[in-house]
Amino acid sequence: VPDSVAQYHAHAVKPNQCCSAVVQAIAAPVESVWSVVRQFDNPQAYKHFVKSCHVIDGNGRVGTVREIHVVSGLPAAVSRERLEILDDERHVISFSVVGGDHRLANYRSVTTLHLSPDGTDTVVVESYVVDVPPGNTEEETRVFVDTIVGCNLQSLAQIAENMVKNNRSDNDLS
Ligand code: A8S
Repeated sequence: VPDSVAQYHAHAVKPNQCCSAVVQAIAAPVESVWSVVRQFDNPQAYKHFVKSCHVIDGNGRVGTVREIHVVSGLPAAVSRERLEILDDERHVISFSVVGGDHRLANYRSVTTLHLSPDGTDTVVVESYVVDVPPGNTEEETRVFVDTIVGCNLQSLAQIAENMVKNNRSDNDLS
């Protein structure tokens, strides 16, 4: 594992917290994937559980807080999230949960994009740390969050891969 990956995903994990990571390969260039991931004010671009998003404080830089409304059927309606890292050169984005009516207290995630070993595609690594909610086990928490993060990254892959396909057919027509 390159230093740059390990560095960003080394979370401080307190007692009664759990952490995990999800990895997703995407058949699209890093810059295409990054153009979707970097929009802190538009997570619904690829997160299907997000119904709407409003920036409630800040100008898009670190410290900006967004409020997301979640689609119905989930055990939550609202989450307030603060942008912690946005690094366009290293392709790193991170946010932390600062409020809301859900059970993922002190959630913090870091998402990094990497050039795939073959030098053309993207590997996404998304890690997180979160408090284990009262009444749940560490394992239950990890399964719940890994499922959401996994869905988000699969959706991201689909969108970025479609961007590449649409580009290719544009070129074929010209
Ligand atoms: C993300 C990651 C997660 C989002 C979770 C884990 C959430 O938006 C959903 C359900 C919840 O119960 C918690 O990158 C919360 O968005 C889908 C509202 C925070």
